[in-house]
Amino acid sequence: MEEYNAVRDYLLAQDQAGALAPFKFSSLISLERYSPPKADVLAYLDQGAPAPPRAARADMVVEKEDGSLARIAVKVNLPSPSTWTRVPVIEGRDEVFHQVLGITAAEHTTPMREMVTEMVNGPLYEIITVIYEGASRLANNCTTKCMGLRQVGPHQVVIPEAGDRSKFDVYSTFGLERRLPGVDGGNTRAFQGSYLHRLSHITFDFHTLAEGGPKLVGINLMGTVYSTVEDVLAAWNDPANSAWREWTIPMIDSQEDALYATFQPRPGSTRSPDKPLAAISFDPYGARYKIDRNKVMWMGWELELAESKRGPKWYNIIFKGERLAYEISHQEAFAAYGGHDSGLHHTQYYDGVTYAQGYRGSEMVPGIDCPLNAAFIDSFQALGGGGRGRIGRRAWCVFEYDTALPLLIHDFTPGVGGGGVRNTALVMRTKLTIGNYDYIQEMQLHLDGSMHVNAVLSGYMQGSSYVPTVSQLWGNQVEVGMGSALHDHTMNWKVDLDVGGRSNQIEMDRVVPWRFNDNANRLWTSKKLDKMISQTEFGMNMNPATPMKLVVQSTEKTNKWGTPRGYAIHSTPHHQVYPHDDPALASFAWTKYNVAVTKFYDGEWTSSLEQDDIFPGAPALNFDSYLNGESIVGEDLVLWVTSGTYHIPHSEDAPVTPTTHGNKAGFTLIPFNYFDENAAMDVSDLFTADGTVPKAEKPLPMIMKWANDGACVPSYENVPSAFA
Ligand SMILES: [Cu+2]
Repeated sequence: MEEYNAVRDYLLAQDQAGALAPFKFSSLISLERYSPPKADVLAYLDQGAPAPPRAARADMVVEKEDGSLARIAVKVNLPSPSTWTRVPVIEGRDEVFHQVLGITAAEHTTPMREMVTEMVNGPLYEIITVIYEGASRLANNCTTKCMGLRQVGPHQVVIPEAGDRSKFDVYSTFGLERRLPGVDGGNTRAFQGSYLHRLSHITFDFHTLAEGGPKLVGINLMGTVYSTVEDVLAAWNDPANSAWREWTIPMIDSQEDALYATFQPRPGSTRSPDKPLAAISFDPYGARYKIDRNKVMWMGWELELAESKRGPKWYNIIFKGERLAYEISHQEAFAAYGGHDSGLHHTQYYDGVTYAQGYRGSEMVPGIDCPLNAAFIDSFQALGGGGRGRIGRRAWCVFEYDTALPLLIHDFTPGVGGGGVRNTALVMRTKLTIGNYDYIQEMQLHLDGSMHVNAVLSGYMQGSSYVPTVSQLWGNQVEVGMGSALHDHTMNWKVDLDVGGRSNQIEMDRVVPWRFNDNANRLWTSKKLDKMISQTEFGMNMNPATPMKLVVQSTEKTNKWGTPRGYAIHSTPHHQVYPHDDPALASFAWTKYNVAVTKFYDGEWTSSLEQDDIFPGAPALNFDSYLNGESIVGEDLVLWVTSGTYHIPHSEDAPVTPTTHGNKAGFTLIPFNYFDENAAMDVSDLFTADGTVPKAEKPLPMIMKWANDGACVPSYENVPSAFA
């Protein structure tokens, strides 16, 4: 943290002294550890070359002489900053354009809030008080049935001509929300489950052009947009719309009024009150992992944890003395919404570049977020980039867990033999809480050399009114008048594997039908493999109708059987449904592919850049520029893996989204001809059936061994039935 603050202060002092000329410092985008060139790091790790000097990388917005803004990046020496040098922002580009909205809250947000308040408290109040049963007028220090005003989603910007940011058009939508009178006079949304209290039976749409203040362009009532307050009143009073008066939402005066959105116990009986504690995990001989600062070691594995603005990173992943991956890092968590109000259907969140999710690791609770036998690691969080850093307590946990599914198994028939290997895994987990949402991000290492990278979703949905006959197109009802809106969670990881060294290639093993005539001239249908080496960079989608395995292979090393050593990747298939000719896709082009493969460049370090979220269609970085036809045979390769899920809101999403409902994104890397046999045959918890122990007692040896060795184990006298 001292270093972070020192670099920040040093750069500000440099700017004050005019040393950044011709640039003038404007703001800090990020300040992180500088990643030295990979070749230098490998020379140090593998060949005894000197360690590359430690340094920090600062990405800054600077003002140029002509007044325009640009993004540059500098490297600053550590631990005591005294020099800085420019480094490329992204491969081949020392500077990229940078644009902010250039309008202040006073010019933009304040007038919109005032206009909405005037309409809600004035001509529309009769409608409001009917729909939102008895709602008070918008006011400070509200005492009953309180409402607040809030913007729906982020501002969205349309640029009519690519690159011409002087002609932008900002879309903003405002709506109402329920507030609690007891909390700050009903002024804030600081109460449990407030995210599920957003009201959108009526919302207000504005456009702000580069010149001129915001203009009201529409009022959305019950899913239909009207141009003026008069049109809204006419529609409300039209007898054809009389049903609207029944589509009401009760206001809340206490937390109990909205139990559905809270973790408070529900009325009625509790399940299993006499045995309130479920199965727990423990390490009978003590932890088998070791943690040394950010380095984690376990059962032949070692790697280093790091955090970045975009999410967790795992570096230098080694198994049984060989490097499998140089870097696996989370890049972006993208969520694009649909909904009956324009705030929702314009909403696209970039939780990495915009909300710095990597710095939002929230404190994890032993026994809830991670098992009781987990070790916890604090993290450094540089929120906001320009602000001072802070320590995130218990932001990571590390633990070995019993998957309760054998890794290898065959029947233990006495005299015949068989055996098994228990499947335990080492988990390194962090939980990123970004506003309403929680992303549990983890890496799991297995005894056989497999790696899983998971992002599991929980937390509150972004609430929305449930308007009968309208909202069903975007979800389901979760409470009286309340719902949420359809959205996706699309995530991207950078996967820099080094399989048997840096010289790699991609083999696609497709399973294809094979028809043939036998000697009796009968037609048979079977199947075979169509193996192909990919020649140039590509992005592709997995299709269950054309099954295939994508294997990263060494072009230099084979296993004992002469097969190129390899690692295969399985990802949870997820497709962005936007048509590929949609101009906004330029800002999140990586969502088009399950997997893209590129040749490694130090400068191609990320798949998205800051600010490209609010100016879709004219990004500073279009990921497709990485896919420029270079050869990928015998090269150092990077896989850009996209996985995710569609979130269709349903009633069991209240109070929060459960981790069981398939809300899981991620991928698995499995050894594929990398070893000569399964790599887990050397572990101590291998069972061999030797024919001397009766079958019924087979689970016993390990438990007995623990007891005989006097290791600290729970009292098994209390649970004899399972093993008797
Ligand atoms: Cu969701």
